[in-house]
Amino acid sequence: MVVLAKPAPLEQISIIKTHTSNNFFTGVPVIDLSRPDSKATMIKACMEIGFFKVVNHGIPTGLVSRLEAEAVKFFSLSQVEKERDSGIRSPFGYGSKRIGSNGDVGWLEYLLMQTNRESLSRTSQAFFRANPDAFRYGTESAVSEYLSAVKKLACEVLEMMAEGLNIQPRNVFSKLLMDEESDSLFRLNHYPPCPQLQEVDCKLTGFGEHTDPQIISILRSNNTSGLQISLRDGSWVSVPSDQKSFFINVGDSLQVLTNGRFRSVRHRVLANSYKSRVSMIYFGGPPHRERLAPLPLLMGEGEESLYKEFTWFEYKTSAYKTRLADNRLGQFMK
Ligand code: GA4
Repeated sequence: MVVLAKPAPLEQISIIKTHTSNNFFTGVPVIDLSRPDSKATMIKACMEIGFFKVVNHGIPTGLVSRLEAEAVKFFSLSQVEKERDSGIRSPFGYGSKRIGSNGDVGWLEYLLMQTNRESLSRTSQAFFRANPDAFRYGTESAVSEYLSAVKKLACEVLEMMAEGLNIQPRNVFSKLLMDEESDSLFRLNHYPPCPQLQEVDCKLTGFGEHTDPQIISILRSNNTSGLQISLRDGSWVSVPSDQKSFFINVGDSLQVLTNGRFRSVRHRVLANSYKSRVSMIYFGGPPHRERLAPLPLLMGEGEESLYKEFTWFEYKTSAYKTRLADNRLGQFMK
């Protein structure tokens, strides 16, 4: 018997009043990777907000626009065509409105994939089979070229963080992403516009508030706003879009590795009323076996770990049982 998942009803997606949350934040730290003082600014941003954007990153525009064009092409296929990838095991592959498997919903559709070569090609091969027309012009290579560039950027940023924190070796964080067994993911999101709600001064939640479980997330979006971050005082601010830059989030694992010095930033996306938002996010994660604990070299005298000991596999297994907005690190605090 084939059981078809019912689409998530729209009523379950939360609606947010915009006048309280539409203020554009002018304080997003900008890290110019070509400047010598960029490490110090980066550390400050990780400690205060857990979020910043990088410019002069060296990733060619062509690489980004090529993948964006492929994504737009894929998302404009009919629903039947997009859902033809049922051979791919959940949570990977195409999804619409449902986020995770614990009842979270949002106004978006997406493609979620694992980035190691084997799984990536398994995912894209299934797409090639399902959508020969949309994927015949080299989507697989667009994804893998983009991913190598963005992984390199993630490693460069993580090495600057290690140097900025004065810890050795400088690849102490980046080696986790470079490991052959690194458990990293890639997500292409499409948030369709939702004009009906503009009249009542409301917006639909595209992706509800959450923190990212991994070490670092590198996000790039088209020129449509929607991303919001939560500041230390709990207020939500909108991040002005910038299609030429990459936005970087500290994830839960990096918060643990730095014993809470860096802040895993709570963020969410509100669907735009008029324009489609397309974003691409690389989530750099450690290998399953990696023990996540504050780096000894970082700890001050007598400083105690804020967290119980756990591996990334244990954290991830527990995270995937939570609701999106849950405080996942809570149960691992001492
Ligand atoms: C948030 C960050 C990434 O998008 C993601 C998400 C994952 C999913 O979409 O399947 C989760 C979410 C994310 C955290 C809690 C669980 C798992 C949905 C959810 C409710 C791919 C990830 O790694 O964790």
